[in-house]
Amino acid sequence: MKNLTKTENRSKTHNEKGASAPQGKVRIGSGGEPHQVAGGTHPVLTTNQGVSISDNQNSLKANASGPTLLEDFVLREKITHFDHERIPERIVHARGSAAHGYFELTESLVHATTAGILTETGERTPVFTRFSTVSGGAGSVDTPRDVRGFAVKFYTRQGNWDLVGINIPVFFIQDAIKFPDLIHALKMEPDRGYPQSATAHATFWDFISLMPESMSAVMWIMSDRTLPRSLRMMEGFGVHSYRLVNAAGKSTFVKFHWLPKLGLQSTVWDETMKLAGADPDFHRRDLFEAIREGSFPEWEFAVQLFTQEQADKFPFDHLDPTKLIPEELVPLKVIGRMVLDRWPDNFFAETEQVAYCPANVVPGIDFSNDPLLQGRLFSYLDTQLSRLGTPNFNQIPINAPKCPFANLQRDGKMQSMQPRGRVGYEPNSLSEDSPRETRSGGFRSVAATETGEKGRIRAESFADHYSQARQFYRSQTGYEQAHIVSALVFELSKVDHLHVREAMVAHLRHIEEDLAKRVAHGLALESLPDAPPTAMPVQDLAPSPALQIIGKMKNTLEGRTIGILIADGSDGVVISKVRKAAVEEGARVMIVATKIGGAKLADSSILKADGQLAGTPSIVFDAIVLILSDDAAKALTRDTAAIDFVHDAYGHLKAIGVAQGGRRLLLAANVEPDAGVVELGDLGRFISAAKTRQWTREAKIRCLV
Ligand code: HDE
Repeated sequence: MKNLTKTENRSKTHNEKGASAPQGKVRIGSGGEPHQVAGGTHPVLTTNQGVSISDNQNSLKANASGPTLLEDFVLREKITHFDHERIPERIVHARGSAAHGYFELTESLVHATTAGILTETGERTPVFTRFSTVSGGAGSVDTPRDVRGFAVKFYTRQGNWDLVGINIPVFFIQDAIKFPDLIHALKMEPDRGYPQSATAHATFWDFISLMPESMSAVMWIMSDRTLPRSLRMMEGFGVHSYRLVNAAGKSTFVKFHWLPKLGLQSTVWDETMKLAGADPDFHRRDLFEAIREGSFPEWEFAVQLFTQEQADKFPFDHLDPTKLIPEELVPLKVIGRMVLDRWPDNFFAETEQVAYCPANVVPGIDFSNDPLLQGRLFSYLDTQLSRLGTPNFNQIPINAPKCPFANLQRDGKMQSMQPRGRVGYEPNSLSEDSPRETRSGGFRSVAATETGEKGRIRAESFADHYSQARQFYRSQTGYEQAHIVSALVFELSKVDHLHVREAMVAHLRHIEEDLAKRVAHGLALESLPDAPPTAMPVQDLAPSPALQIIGKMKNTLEGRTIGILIADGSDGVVISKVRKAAVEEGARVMIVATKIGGAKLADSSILKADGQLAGTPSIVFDAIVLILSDDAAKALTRDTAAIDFVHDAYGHLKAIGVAQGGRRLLLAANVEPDAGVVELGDLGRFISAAKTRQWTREAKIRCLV
């Protein structure tokens, strides 16, 4: 009787506040989840049927120490829903982070296409962009050596356009039929279930060593392109050639590019490996924090436009996805920009449920005959059916177009639309307002002529597997070439089969003899294996400096973070000067101390820390500063976290600024002063050193292979 009164009272409150169940639902996703604070108006907690819940802490029992009753529908509904909270993760690109933003066209391509998104300048089109790693599971780390997915959904006025790209311009294989094998070789090995998120294992290199067409992509993945410093500092590529189609039905080929406003930047390999432990969410956190702080990630959007006649003169086939078109051959034309300015409200509802599909194009954009693209046009819709479980996944808000849409598809699991009327077919004569096809504005495929014999064939023009790999390697700076050598040695040293290591080195001989020799030396091979036969002679294509990273780094502190190590007795005036100078140049500054509560400065004031030394290694910063009293520095020489802080920053080629007793710590960490180790008296010199890596230091600290 007593309990009943209590329930009645609560129901009364519910009615008085007028917080009905549907209203409570509406608030979900708008950032207004209920929380236990005094005051405020909280929606009443209800079941999914809208029944208000009197007690969310205790299940229904037969008596105080008795069994739980099956009739407890509140408990059963809650647990059942929980049991089904997960959906299958993506077979590839499972780990990702995404953000909302907009695309703005700055230059019209009206001569080439009818697509409004590419002709209406100044208009802001909403986008949802998801970045991902390819190989690891959803719970893996952000920073393995891996290609990054770069998928953009444009919610245009003419329908959704998905540009589902990656951060390198070439792919491993030439035909979709090989994709399951590539991914099976790449993913953790089926008997042992490891390694997670790594190419450095036998099955990957076994497959690759038998796949000469992969050599160009191999050069890219062994370069620092696959170790991005931040998702904001990566280029993006549509990879395949697409077509633009104008009002006269004439088509022009196009390659799509994203160019980061912050320039390209990568980490160094040792740093990358340590990052996986120091902060598995390094990229996700960086993206979230940048958006939260208003430093909105931004990319220029560029196209390479070319005709069939131009393509006929290229020394490669542009329909082969293992090939890129050098900028020197077809220049990039910047036509717009993308800004990401809003973090999703809910990771699952948006980032997990978003369903990209390269087949989502709008009138004025069409496909090329790239055989990899052709396979992709099938695969993505198919995978969503098992991942999201119903053909109605397009009704989920993140996937639905933002322009009007109507058709006569119906029913199916999770149908959330309620069409009216008796007509569910087209054509019909019974309805005046059912959707009809439109001859004038509707999507039309390019009227391309196809001739020739049907068969499981590959074009002769796809037979050159080494020339662009050579071009990429030769286009790199000496530092970058050394990184490729080290990466190959690292990866192949994890392969426990000599014949696979040898087969890879044999391929490298076609790319560059010196590269093969250096890798063979790093693997301690007794002799250079014979190079395999090639289908055609390897060409010496002109080097393309645009393929470098170091050449494309921007001389800026924007997007970079400086960590200042302080302790009791640090000089607050110097700290303020460094902070001011760094922030003025666009950097973030974080204070690190042995305790999160901070340190008592020389003037007795307390400066709070942003990170505790043991949990905030220098790996998460782009440059470090040591502002320590003599006594504090002396004490820290006995702390391995402090020694590693300095030693790693030095080893990872970062600028180190020093004041007061900081030098003592440098000595303890075996740091040899160089141009990147700067006394803070010369603050300007430190700031300019912090804008880059100290590449010349590398030869002193690593036995480059
Ligand atoms: Fe994908 N790929 N892919 N892929 N791909 C998927 O679709 C596939 C390829 C790319 O953030 C899957 O929804 C085939 C190239 C990105 O949700 C799947 C082939 C490029 C993403 C699929 C390729 C990509 C995917 C898995 C060879 C760069 C993540 C889950 C024919 C141009 C999108 C899903 C996101 C995801 C199939 C090759 C980019 C299984 C069959 C080349 C960025 O459908």
